[in-house]
Amino acid sequence: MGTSVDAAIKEENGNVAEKKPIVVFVLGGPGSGKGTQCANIVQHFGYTHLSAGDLLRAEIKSGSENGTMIQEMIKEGKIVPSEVTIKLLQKAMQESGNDKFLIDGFPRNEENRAAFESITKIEPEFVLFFDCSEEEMERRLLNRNQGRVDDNIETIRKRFKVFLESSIPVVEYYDSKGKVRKIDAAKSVEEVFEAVKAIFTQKYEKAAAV
Ligand code: B4P
Repeated sequence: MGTSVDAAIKEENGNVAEKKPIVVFVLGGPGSGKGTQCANIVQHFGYTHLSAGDLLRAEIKSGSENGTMIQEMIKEGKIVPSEVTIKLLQKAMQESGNDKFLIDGFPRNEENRAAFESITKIEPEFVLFFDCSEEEMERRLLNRNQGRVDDNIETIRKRFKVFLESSIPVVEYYDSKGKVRKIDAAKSVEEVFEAVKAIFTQKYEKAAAV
């Protein structure tokens, strides 16, 4: 990475107070590797990673009044109402002290997208889209073995269906605005990260050139 790129990242990090948050949405089917790659992006580019799934699971654990409803929806592979997820995202953004966010696994449908934009007044800088076949995603999720209520074959199939019906239209919407950066996510973790890195580096090279 060149020094001008480093300077652009530093400049962005230095202006926390004055600027509107920078948001990158990370979308892709269940098991496409969003969480895996977000951890790498955080290390290299100083973003805060907010996973909608992790925030919802933490909410279930906290024993809040919404917890039971969220757990049922996750078990069924259904999408939790926007206001619940957006509130959790906003709280996590405020508490982070950062102004650069990777929002992973959200928006999951058109309603999520419109509600997020109208409540927060934030439009994403771009959308990283992890493109992966269903066979590969299924194989990964069944191997993940972390005891998640949604990593069983029945729920996985429901999640795929919801992804195709509800989340792909969100990707298409942002594609029509020229905001989608598509990644071939079926490759190895290292190869996928090379492609991801190129996209973020390009963003900072552009900023350094201005
Ligand atoms: P998803 O957002 O679908 O994310 P995920 O299943 O955790 O997969 P991810 O793409 O992050 O893959 P990962 O890196 O872990 O699910 C989140 C869950 O949250 C949903 O199912 C749902 O339960 C819930 N949720 C979120 N928002 C919701 C909402 N609004 N309403 C309701 N529910 C909501 O990688 C997967 C596995 O593959 C790992 O084991 C990893 O090691 C491996 N892997 C990753 N990259 C690989 C590669 N390149 N090659 C080989 N293996 C790889």
